[in-house]
Amino acid sequence: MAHLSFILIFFLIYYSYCQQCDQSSDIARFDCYPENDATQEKCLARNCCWRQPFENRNQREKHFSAFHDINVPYCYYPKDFPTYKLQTNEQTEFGQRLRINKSETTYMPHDITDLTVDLIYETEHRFRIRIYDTIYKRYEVPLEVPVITKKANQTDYDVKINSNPFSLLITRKSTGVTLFDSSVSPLIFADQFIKFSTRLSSPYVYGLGEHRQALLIDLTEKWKKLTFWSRDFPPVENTNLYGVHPFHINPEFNRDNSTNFHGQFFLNSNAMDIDLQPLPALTYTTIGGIIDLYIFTGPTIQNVIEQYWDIIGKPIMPPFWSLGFHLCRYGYNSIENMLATVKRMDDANFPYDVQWTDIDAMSSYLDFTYDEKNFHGLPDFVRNLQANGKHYVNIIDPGISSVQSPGSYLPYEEGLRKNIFMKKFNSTELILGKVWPGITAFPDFTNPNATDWWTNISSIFHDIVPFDGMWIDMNEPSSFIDGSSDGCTMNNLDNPPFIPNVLGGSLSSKTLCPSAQQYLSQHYNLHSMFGYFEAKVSNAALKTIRKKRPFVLSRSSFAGSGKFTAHWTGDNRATFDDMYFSIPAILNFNMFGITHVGADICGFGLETTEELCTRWMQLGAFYPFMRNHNDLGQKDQDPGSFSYAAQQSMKQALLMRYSLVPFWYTRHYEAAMLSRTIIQPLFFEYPNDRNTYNIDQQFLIGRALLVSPNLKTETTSINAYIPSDVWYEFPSGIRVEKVGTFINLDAPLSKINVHVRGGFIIPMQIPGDNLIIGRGNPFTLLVVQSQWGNANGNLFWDDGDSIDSIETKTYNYLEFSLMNGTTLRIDALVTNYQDRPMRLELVKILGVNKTVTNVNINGKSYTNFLYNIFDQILLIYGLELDMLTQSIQTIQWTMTN
Ligand code: MIG
Repeated sequence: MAHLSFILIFFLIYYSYCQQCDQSSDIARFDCYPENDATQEKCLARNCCWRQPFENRNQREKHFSAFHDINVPYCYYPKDFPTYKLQTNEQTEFGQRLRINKSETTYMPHDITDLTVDLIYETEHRFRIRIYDTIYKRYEVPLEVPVITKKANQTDYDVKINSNPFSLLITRKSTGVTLFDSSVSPLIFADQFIKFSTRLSSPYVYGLGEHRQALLIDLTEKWKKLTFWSRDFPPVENTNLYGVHPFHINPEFNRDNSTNFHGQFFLNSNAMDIDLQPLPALTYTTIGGIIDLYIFTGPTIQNVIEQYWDIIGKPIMPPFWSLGFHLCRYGYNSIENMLATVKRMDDANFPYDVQWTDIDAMSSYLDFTYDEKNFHGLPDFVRNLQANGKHYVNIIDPGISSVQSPGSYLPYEEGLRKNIFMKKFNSTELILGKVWPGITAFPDFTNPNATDWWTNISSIFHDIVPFDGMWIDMNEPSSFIDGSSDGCTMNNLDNPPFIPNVLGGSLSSKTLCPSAQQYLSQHYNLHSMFGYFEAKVSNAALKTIRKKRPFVLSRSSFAGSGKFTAHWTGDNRATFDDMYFSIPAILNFNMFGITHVGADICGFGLETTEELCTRWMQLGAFYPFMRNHNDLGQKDQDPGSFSYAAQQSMKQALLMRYSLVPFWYTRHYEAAMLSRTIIQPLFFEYPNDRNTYNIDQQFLIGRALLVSPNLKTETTSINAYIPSDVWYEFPSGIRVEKVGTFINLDAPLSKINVHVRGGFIIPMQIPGDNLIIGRGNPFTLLVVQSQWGNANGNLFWDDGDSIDSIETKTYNYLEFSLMNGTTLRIDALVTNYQDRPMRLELVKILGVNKTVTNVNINGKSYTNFLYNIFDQILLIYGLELDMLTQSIQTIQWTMTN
C-alpha cells in the first residue's frame, strides 16, 4: 500500500510538472536561465522546466550557435512559477493603487515580496505603470518627467487587472488589440533582478538603441537579445554600445488593413537585457531601480513620437552654423597639417563651416590645454576662422588627470576643492581610472557643484582658445582599465547575482566600478546616464560662456539627451557596410529625440577609398549632422585630398545641402516645437504600404525629400523604392513615371538620387562659402504640385544663434501655399526678426501642365518668367520680393485652356 501511494504521489508530481511545463509551442517559452551556463540540473533547481525545443529536436547542434540568446530556451518558466497576487485595489486621483505580494521567494536573492503598483492614466493616449517596493524607497531614474496627479477624463485604452497571478492587460478601445499583456510570464522583483514580459501586437519592432542593427527588428522567426549598458566600442552587431534608449514602437495590423502604432518606454537606467521572441513578446530584465513603464497609444506613428518626447523632452534647436559641413580628424598632429587641409577646402571652393581638433591638439592629452609646440598659434587660427564666418569645436574627455605636479593643473585642483569627483564605495577617496592623459579622476556631473566647476575651467580655456562648441567623447565613461586603478570591491554592486549580456561579461569592463559613489546614487544606477549629465552640464556651461545657443556633440546618450546635445554614432569603419548601418542609426536616433545626428563620413577606422568617400560625402550631405572624421594614422580623407572628379561629386552634394539649409533649419524648428523627426523612415509617411516597413537604405528628410544613396561598391545603378505618390527628381525637376514599386535608378559615382514629393514647397537659399557668409543670400522656392495642384511649406528664420529666440518670438515664420495650381501665397505670420530683408529671388514650380501666358505678383503683371512645356516647369526669376514687407503676398499665373 505504502509502495503504491508512493508511486501515485510520484506520478502526480510528475504529471503536474508536465502540465505546468506544457507549452503549445516553443515560441511561448520564457527564458528562466538566461545565463550562459544553463544545465538541466541548474534549471530544475530554479523550479523551472527543462525541455528540448519541439522543433529541431534532433538538431540540437543547430540551436547552439555562437549566441546562446537567439535560441529557443531549454529552461523556461512553468505556469505555476511563484509570483504575486493582488491584495488591495484602491481608487486614487491618478487612477489606481494596487498592493501585490507573494509568499514564496524565487531563485534570486532578496525577493521583494510586497510591492505597490500605481496605474496612472496620464492622458488620453499615455499610460504609466509604476511598480516599486512598498516599504523601502529604491533608486529611480533622475529624469524630469511630467508628474500627473489627476486621471485623464477619457482614454483610448482599457486596463484590466488579473489578480492571481497578478498581471495587467491593456487594450486599445477602438480595435480591442492588445497593447500590453504581462500574463505571458511571471513577474519577478528581487533587489537586483527585475523581470517581466509583455505580449507584442505584431512581430515588428522599431527602436531599442543604441545597437547596430537594421531598422526593422523582425521577430517573425527570430529570437533576439539586446543589452543596454553604455559602452565604448566600435559599433558591431549584438552588443551594447555607447547609448541607452529602452524605447520601442510596435505596429498593430488591423483586420481592415489599417495600421495603428503604439510605443513603450521603460524608464530604467540600470544594466538590462531586452529579449524578443516570435510569440511575439518582449521581456525586460533589469538589475535595479523600479518598474516605470510608459505606454503611448499613438495611434499614428507621429503621435507616438510626440507622446514619447512629451516625457523625455524635445530636441534642442541647434545653432544655424552647425547645420553646415564639419571637418575633423584624429591626427592632424600639427597645425601645419590642419592649415593645409583648410587651404585645400578653400582653394577648391567647398562650402564648409566648422573646423575641429581632436586630442592630438592637446598638450599631453590634458583637457583644457593645447599643444603650444605642434599647434602653436591655435588661438589665432581659431580667431581667423571666426573672422571669416567659420566656427571651431574641440574635444573634451571626462577623465581629468590627477597626477600633474601641484599647482600646475587647475581643472583637477579646482575639482578637488569643489569635491566633484567620483568616489570609491563608502569612502572619501577618489576612484581613479586610466584614459589618454594617464591616471584620471572622473567628474560626477550629477553633483550640482559640477556645473560651476565645468563652466569655470571651460571659460578659462575659452579665454585662450575661443571654441564655439564642445565635443564630449569617452563619456560612457570609458577607461582603459577595468574598474579602477585598484580594482573593484567584492560587494553586490560590483558582483551582482545576475549580469546582463554586456560586452566583456562584467559591468566594470572598460569603465569604472559600479560601486563608485556619485552624488545622486551609485554608479551602478547612473552609469548609462554619465553622458546625459555631462551633456546637460556642458550645454549649460556653453550658454554661460558664449551667451549663444550651445552646440554639444556627445558620444554617449540616454533617453532625453537630445534636449542638450547632438550625437554621432562613434567609431565606425571605412566600409560600405558601415555606411549602410549609418542610416538605421540616424533613423533610430531621430525616434529617440536626438535629431541632430550623423555618422563619421568616409569612415573613422580603416583606410577609406575615393569611391567610398565620394558615396559617403553624398550620403552625409543628407545627415542632419554632417562631419567627415578620421582615425589616427589613416590617410587624409578631407574632400580636398581627392581627385578633381571626386571633388566635383562631393561639392555637388555639399551644394545641395547648403541650398536646402532653410528647409533643414525649419525641420529643426519643427522637431523642437512640434516633436517632428527630421530624418524618418518611409513607413512614417506611408504606414499603409507594407513595402516600406523594412526600408532602411533610403530615408526621408521631413516629409518631402527622399534620399536614395548608392551603398554598393562598383555599381552605377540602384534599386530604390518610390512610394505611390507624385515624385520629381531633385534638383532637375523631372517627374518619376513609375511609383509604388522598386525601380532602377541611375547612380553613377557623380550622383546621389534625391526626390521631392508632390504637395510640398521647399524653401531654399543660394549657398555662400559658409552659412554665415551666405545668410543674407536670396531665397528660392521649389513648389512641387500634388496631383490636385496644391502644395504647402514653411520657413523658420532667426539670427541662428540666440539662446531664446523661440521663447521671445524673435524670429520670422512664413507659410507658403499653392492653390488650384495657379496661386502661390506667402503668409508672413511672424516677422519679429527684421535684421535684414528676406529676399525671394526665384520660384520654380513643378507639374505645370499647360502653357503659362501671364504672371502677376501682388496683382501686378510680371514678365520675368519661363515656361518649359517639355518638363512642365514654370520658372519665375529676377524677383526682388522681400517676404517680410507684407503679411500676405501672392504670385499668380494664368494658363492657356
Ligand atoms: O580612444 O579622441 O570616438 O571620434 O577621434 C579613442 C580620439 C578616443 C574616440 C572617438 C573618436 C576620437 C578618438 N576617441
